[in-house]
Amino acid sequence: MKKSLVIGANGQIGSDLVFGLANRLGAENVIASDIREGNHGEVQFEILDILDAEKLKQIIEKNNVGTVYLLAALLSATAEQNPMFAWKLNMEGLFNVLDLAKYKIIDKVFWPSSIAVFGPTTPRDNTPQTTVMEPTTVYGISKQAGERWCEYYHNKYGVDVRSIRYPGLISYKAEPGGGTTDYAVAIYYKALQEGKYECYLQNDTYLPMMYMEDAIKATIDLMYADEDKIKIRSSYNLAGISFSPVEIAEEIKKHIPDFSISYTPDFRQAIANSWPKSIDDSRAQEDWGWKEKYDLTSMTEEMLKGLKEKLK
Ligand code: NAD
Ligand code: AKB
Repeated sequence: MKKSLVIGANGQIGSDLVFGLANRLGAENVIASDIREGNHGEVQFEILDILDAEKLKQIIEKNNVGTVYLLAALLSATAEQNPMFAWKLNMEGLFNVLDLAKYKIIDKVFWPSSIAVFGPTTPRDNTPQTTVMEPTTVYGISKQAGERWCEYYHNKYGVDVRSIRYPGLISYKAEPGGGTTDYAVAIYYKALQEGKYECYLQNDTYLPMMYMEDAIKATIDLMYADEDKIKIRSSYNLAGISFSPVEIAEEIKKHIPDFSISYTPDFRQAIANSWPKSIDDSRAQEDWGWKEKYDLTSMTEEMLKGLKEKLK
C-alpha cells in the first residue's frame, strides 16, 4: 500500500488527522511531518519545511507516498500580521504539492480551504456553494486563489485534488494556530481553568463551526469517496454548527454555573463580520453523503470531558 503523508501534522487538524488516518490505514502507512519536532506515537515523523520542494520530493520517493494532506499554512489572524509571508507559504506550499501530482509522483492531494474564501459581499446566511466571493483578508485571498488553482490542476493535468471549506474547528488535542474562530476553543480552556473568559468578538457574532471529530470524518470520507462522485474540484462547503459567543457561554454554564464571559472586540471582529454566519453544504451531502454528528450541546460535553482529562 502507498503511504499517506500529512504536512503540518503538529497543528490543530494534523494532530487529530494523523490519528484518524492511522486508525483507518494502520500506523505503518502514515507519515507525519512538520517544520517543528513532533510526536505522533507509532507514526513515523519527518521534519519538513513545505517550502523545501527538494526535501518534500525526497521524503515522498523514499517512503513510497501516494497521498499528501497539506495542512501547513498561516491562518487568518496570524496572516494579517505578516501578509507577504502568508501569501508565500500558503501559495508556494500548494504549488509544491500540486506539481508532484501533475508529474504523477503522487496520486492524490487533500488541501483545505476555509469559510474565509467568502467576504462582506457574500450572502451571510446559509451561504451557497457558488456565490459572490470577495475575501478581504490575505488568508481568504490565498484560499480563494488556492481553490482556483486546485480546479485548474484537475481540469488541465487530471490531478486528483480534493478540498473542503472547513468552518472554525473545535478540538482539545492541539491548540489552534492563530485563527479568528479560536475563541471557541479558548473559551473551554478558560472556563475550566479560571471560570471566566474575555472574548475578542462581540456577543452576537455568529460563525460556522464544527467539532473536530466531524471534520476528520468528512476529510477521510471525501478522500475515500469514488472519484466519479467528486464533482467539485475547487472546494466543498461544509456546515456543522452555527453559534455566537453568548450561546456557547450559555451552553458552558449548564456545566459550570458560575462561568462568566465579557466582550472586548479587537481586529478579529472585522474579519468575523466579513465571513458567513451559516453555510449551505447540500452539495457535499448529495455528492459524497456528508452528514455531521455533533451539535453545540454534544460538542460541549465532549470538549469539557476531553479537556478535564488533558488539564489534570
Ligand atoms: P495550525 O496552525 O494549527 O497548524 C499548522 C501546522 O503547520 C503547524 O503545526 C506548523 O508548525 C506547521 N507549519 C508551519 N509552517 C510550516 C512549513 N513551512 N512547513 C511545514 N509545516 C509548517 O493550522 P490548522 O488549524 O491545523 O489548519 C490546517 C489547515 O486547515 C490550514 O490550511 C488552514 O488554513 C485550514 N483550516 C483550518 C481551520 C481551523 O479551524 N483549524 C479552518 C479552516 C481551514
Ligand atoms: C481561522 O479562523 O482562520 C480558521 C478558519 C475558519 O479558516 N479557523
